[in-house]
Amino acid sequence: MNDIVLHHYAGSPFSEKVRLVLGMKRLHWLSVDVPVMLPKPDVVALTGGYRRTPFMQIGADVYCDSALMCRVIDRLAPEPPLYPEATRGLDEIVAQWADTALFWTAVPFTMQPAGAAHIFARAPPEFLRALATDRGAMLPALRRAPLPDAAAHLRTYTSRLEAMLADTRPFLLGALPSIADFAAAQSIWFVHRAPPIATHLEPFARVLAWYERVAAFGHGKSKRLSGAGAIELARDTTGFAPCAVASGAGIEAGTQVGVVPADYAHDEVAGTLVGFDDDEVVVEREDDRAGTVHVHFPRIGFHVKAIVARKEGS
Ligand SMILES: N[C@@H](CCC(=O)N[C@@H](CS)C(=O)NCC(=O)O)C(=O)O
Repeated sequence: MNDIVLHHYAGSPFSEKVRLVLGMKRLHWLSVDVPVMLPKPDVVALTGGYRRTPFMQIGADVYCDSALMCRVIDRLAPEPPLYPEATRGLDEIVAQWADTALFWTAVPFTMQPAGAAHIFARAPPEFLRALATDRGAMLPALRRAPLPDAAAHLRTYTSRLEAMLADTRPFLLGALPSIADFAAAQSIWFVHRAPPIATHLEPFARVLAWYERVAAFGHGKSKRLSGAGAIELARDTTGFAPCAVASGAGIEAGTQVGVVPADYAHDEVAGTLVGFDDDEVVVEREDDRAGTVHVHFPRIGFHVKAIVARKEGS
């Protein structure tokens, strides 16, 4: 098996979710540090335009979105399972809630002035200005909840997690850890990055103890790789993970398609359709530096459309 390469940065919550999953699976992986904001030339060489963090690479296969990345990691290293039989279905439903509702409460709440001052204590003002412009362009429709509302939402969500743990179960869905734990833990991790804000979690003793258990999985073992090294790795890899366009999937194999995140950072990745079913879409694209790559996306959270060539003169 080719090495798993995680493209991420230290302060990214979705990256923390995947790092913890790699830790739970006790995997060895290669770590590529990506820029926090655009421009990201090495990222785009591999993804074709997807700019969000993290993404994962295995040879010349590139996997976007942490939900898909976790499924692929579980396929490659099935033990211990990330989707235990007893709670299958429920685990991904809770994880989807954590990746959206909980994330978009915990992160903006933590980034209130007292939290941001702590997280960015050492960042120069020009970095902060550039980051604000980058995120403003990426999230034009974001409406920040007024602080008292955000605080109430976080308390309500955290008390729901506390209630799930009330019967002294070690993990959110029972005796075994599952994707639900890692998806929820990324938000608690982010709140902890700003100790003045983390005091809001103090009333939730079970959640704090559960978070310690999840954090104790660690990140597995990683070695650093440069962005250029990762691109070389893709270029020098022959062959791809098996994929196919399911019959009746609605778009024929070989069609030029564009894939766009449904929620934010609407950068289209264009390529030839080589894999398509209800779970996943795979496009093949050529890059001057990376060569031929297969870029994979989950269907949930993304829109796929055929690109119709414009006729000359129209
Ligand atoms: N649904 C995506 C969300 C990824 C996401 O929003 N990541 C944040 C960082 S945690 C991001 O991309 N921020 C902008 C950037 O890194 O350029 C996933 O599960 O991977």
